[in-house]
Amino acid sequence: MSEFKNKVTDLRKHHEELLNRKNEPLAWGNGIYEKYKNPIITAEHTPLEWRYDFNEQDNPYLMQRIMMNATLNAGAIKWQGKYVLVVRVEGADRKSFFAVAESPNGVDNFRFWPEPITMPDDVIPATNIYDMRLTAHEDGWIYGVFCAERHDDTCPGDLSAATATAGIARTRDLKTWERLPDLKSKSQQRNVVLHPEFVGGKYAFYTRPQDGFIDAGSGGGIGWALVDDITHAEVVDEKIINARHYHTIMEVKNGEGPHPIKTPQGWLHLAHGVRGCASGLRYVLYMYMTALDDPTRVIAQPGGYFLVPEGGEYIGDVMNVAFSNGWIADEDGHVFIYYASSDTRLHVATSTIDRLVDYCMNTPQDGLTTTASVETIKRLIEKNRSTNKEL
Ligand code: M1P
Repeated sequence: MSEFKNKVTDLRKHHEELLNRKNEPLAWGNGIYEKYKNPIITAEHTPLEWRYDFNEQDNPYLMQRIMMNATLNAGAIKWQGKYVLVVRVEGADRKSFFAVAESPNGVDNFRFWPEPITMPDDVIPATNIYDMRLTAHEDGWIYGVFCAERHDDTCPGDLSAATATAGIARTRDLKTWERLPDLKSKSQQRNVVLHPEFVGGKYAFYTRPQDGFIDAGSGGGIGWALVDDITHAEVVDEKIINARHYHTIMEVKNGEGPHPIKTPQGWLHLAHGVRGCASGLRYVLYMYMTALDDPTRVIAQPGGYFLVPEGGEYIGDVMNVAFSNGWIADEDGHVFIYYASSDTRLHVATSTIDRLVDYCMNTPQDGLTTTASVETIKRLIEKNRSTNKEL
């Protein structure tokens, strides 16, 4: 065999080993969920055909012709018995695109479908699209709502000036996508999510109004807007349902993650919160619950964070970030939480609906002051004393 063919054989073997690598839960978690040892999808998981030209004449050194930088922020859905992610893949050129990867068990053996998604453009094409939230809506369509980013042409001299808008597309097979007009809104929007059910006969969106491309500023928090016609979606009335507060994990920004999961006790929400610190912004995940009869009424708000970057997760392109826009609730109550660390790679943590509801209902709320936090800790100590006399 030629040297080139040997190299190709080795490369394919190495890639297959990565794709087939078994994953296992880490011991000694927090009782709320189990994180898994290996990232489930990295840039190295992308198909070799996307990166290498396998023609020996054209690529005698077997170089990567197109490099992939990161795999992150995936939408998730159980589809035809498989755990399916619409992954945000970012190339070395900084452009993100969507690509489907599926696994038989939700924790390992993820494989990309052969080609990335071809997402049709809206009237004004976007420069970059990312962070798709998938919603199998009761109208029968699967919707993907994502951020569409464009240069802000009102600032011609500023190459970093950008606008964020919610792009909307729908599909029946995750292969062919029909692009609908972007969500119209007075403010910029990112982290927009479609609720899976009609509310009062209307489509319902979780929104995140923001003052600028990065700055959520006076936006206030996670919003909610009802829309009559999804083919011409417009935010007319928007109310904040999950507000930000001073000196909390979401002081600077927050945003809805995937669409909430319906449970007998209420809607379970996963979101991200952002605060500033000397090393930059810190992105963590948190949870809350809203009422079944009114998805805008918060009925449980556990204090503090739910999941943060730890160990190697802390390191990456954008340090100190945990972000999630996809989870899957199985019929047996198991929940697969897909999160990205530091805008670089994808991970999974598993739990159950019962555990997550228990977490939401029984974790003390943030009392918003040190005094209140200490009182909360002392109440737990006292409770433990009264139930366990040895303490
Ligand atoms: O870099 C961290 C995250 O920043 C943005 O989230 P937000 O709009 O809440 O600031 C998004 O660009 C997200 O993709 C990214 O992971």
